[in-house]
Amino acid sequence: KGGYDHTTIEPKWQDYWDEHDTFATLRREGKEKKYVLDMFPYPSGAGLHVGHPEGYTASDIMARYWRMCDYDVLHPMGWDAFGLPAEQHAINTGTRPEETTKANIANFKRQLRSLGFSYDWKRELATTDIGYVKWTQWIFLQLFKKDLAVQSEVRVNWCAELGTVLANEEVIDGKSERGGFPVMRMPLRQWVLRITEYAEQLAADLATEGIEWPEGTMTMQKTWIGRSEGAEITFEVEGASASTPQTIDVFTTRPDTLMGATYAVIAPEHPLAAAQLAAADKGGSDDATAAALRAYVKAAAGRSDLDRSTAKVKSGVWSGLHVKHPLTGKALPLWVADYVLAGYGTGAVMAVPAHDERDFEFAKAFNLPIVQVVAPSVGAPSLDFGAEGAAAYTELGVCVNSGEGLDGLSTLDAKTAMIAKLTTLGKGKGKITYKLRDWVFSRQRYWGEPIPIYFPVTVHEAGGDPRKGDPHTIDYNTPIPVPESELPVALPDIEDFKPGSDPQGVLAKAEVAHWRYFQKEGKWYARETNTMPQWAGSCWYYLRFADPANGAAAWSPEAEKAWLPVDLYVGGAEHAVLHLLYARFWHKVLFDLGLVTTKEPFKKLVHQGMILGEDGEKMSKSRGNVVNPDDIVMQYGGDAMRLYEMFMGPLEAVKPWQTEQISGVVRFQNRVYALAAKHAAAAGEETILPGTMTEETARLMHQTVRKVTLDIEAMSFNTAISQMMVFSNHLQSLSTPPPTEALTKLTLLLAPFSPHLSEEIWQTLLGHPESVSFATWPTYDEKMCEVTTVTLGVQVNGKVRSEITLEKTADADEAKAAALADEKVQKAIGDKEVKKFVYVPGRILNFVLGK
Ligand code: ANZ
Repeated sequence: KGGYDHTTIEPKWQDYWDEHDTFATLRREGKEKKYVLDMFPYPSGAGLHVGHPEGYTASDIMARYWRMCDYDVLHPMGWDAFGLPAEQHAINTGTRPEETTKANIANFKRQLRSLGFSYDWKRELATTDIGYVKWTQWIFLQLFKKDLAVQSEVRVNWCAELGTVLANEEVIDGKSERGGFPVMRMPLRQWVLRITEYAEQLAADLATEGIEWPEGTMTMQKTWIGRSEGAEITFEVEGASASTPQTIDVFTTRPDTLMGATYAVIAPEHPLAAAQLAAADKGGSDDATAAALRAYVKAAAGRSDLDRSTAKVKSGVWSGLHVKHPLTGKALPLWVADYVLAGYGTGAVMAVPAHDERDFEFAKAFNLPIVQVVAPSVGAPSLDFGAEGAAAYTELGVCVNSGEGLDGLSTLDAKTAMIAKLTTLGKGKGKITYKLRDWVFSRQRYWGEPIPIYFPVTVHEAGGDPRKGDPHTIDYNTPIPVPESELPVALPDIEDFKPGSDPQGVLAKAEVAHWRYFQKEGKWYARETNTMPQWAGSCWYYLRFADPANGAAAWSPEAEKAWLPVDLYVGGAEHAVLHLLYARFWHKVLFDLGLVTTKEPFKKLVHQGMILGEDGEKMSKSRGNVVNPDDIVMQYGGDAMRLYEMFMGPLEAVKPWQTEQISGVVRFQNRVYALAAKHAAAAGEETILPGTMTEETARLMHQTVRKVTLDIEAMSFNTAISQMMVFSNHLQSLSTPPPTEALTKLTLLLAPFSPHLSEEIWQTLLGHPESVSFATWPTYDEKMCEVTTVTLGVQVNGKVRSEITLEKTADADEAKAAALADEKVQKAIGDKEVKKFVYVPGRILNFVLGK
């Protein structure tokens, strides 16, 4: 092979960059900045997968490009290191999560280093670092003080297998996102972050000027937040006993249909259902209605929201109660059905079967009346709901059968009129509701940040010691924030990581009672035993990177001003609603606290497309189609891996891995290296000067600089690489060594893509004394980029026979001569006489032949 030997050249430059601290972050007076951020990885035991280098190479190209354009660049890397797998591994093997995490980080770092990423490793952080945990806990305390972190009895997703509660986002089809274990709904004391307080801003602010996010991701966030405008309407409960709620509120997006409400429904988890059952308990024994209700409520607890809301067959039971229609006073039966979800709106609906599909199906199933109150148009015939295949009419239309003041109004006007009417009567009001739920923030696991809260403890017998298990009560209603001076609250040492049966979590195990309980001024206290979810650390790591060593604050105002917001954020689309929503939420809280100066943290967001296996399927261990980046780097080198992944196709496209295509980029690298070696040899001999530039080479050089520059700005890396390939082919076709200027510019253009190869050419072969990383990005002459030639089809008797390339300025004689020199044209003309030659410059070339 000879030539570019990645096995020696690449490690050489990796060492050089380390030794020279080449990528130390600069912040110079008067320079503009670019903050280029990758979604930091969870350091799993499996190491990098090929999707990581895809995004990381893209961001590294931008960071290197902007450095060469004289920006100050912040390009950091760290580790999202809390989380279940390390703890699961500890349970299985006894290896402490700290050790597993440390080893995995070291492996990840080795892999990233082999790919030549220009990170400022001095800013490296792990969310598990105690100096980082301290400030994550500090931010939690700020949320607590603003009443945004509160305790609540929540019906949570309890996963017994994992021994923890999961966020709604972590439950897919009733199973845990990680591991696929069954998930049950049950009430438990939880810390909840009130993200819904920010629903409006979270939905609206992505439209802020300067925010450049993929359309699909913005839509996903909007859908997730799910803003609905409507009304809340109060119904009195008839015959309610003194201990049960006297009214229920329903949420509806269609207050205009109130006169068509023929029954009402509450979710099985609605307090009124529990109150009814409690009343039955008091009575001593259930009657048939109460027994059915009891059985129904129990069964509903095992079903997921998704299952409940999409079920074809509607189920439900009568509650034993009626409610009073707020306008007519008529008694409507109150049903309990699981198609009404507890966590949305008020957990209760007024049912309008004529105009809502779910209500329609339910009314059909249980023989409840259906009353039309919306007509498709004025004077349209009444709908026949008894007919075969009849369905609810859910479109907008005109209000009917609703009395004076409403009949004849359009749906939209009727909504407004109804809300006004209810408001006047004190029976309802306009209301905006969101699908977004508050964020359940507690986990019952070990490997997370302890929540910095403690509670007063009452020891039942004088001198009792709760650490020894003496009887005591923890007053969970009086949470006390850990004083900031006592942060961080570190995790205790523990031997057995297996979750216990206590849903208060692993940290509630007797083994760590000495950590959990403590005395202050003679009084006992108990620490919160819940830990934070894995999402916590990634909610603010981009802020810490601006000031990672600050011991006195999470970050300084100066550092925040110097670097925030993130200019470019690259990472997977799978984070469209979890991490990216949570981080935006924290950022907005911090903004309101005056701790950050922008409303949004991430200006431009880019998702790299998924890389599939050679077979076009998702890479997975079970399919056996996983490509290990280590193997590619070993065989072809880090630069080849970078170049290949950028050359595969558009960054955001989904594309299959094709190992055989790596040889294409390897050939390109070798060609560039050979050109540089040829140039160096010629320059060394002094007698043969490197070729002087021809007009053709100069033009192609300027065109290449222009295209690569514009393509990088547009993050269109595959097209930039093909242009460099075209240029290198041209230089290779010359009979002389490449002109110095041409080789120099090519090396500079290539530097963000293939940093090792470029550094080798720049320093070793071109003899520059400093790293190519801070060399000035090449410029181009717009005039030289103009395309001066044009390709035209040559017609003979109106039929296209060949194609030739002409100077745009060619006159008829030049054009004719060029065309006649073409073999195919000669053949088509043969020995016939050319009667006429038609030439319209840039458009038509036609030979008309005689007989
Ligand atoms: C009466 C009505 C009449 C409704 C009508 C719709 C059509 P979105 O758009 O998703 O916000 N609803 C309210 N709370 C619910 C809950 N907890 N579980 C299940 N369904 C619930 O939908 C709001 C509509 O969904 C509400 O408007 C309510 O039904 C139902 F012709 O009220 B509607």
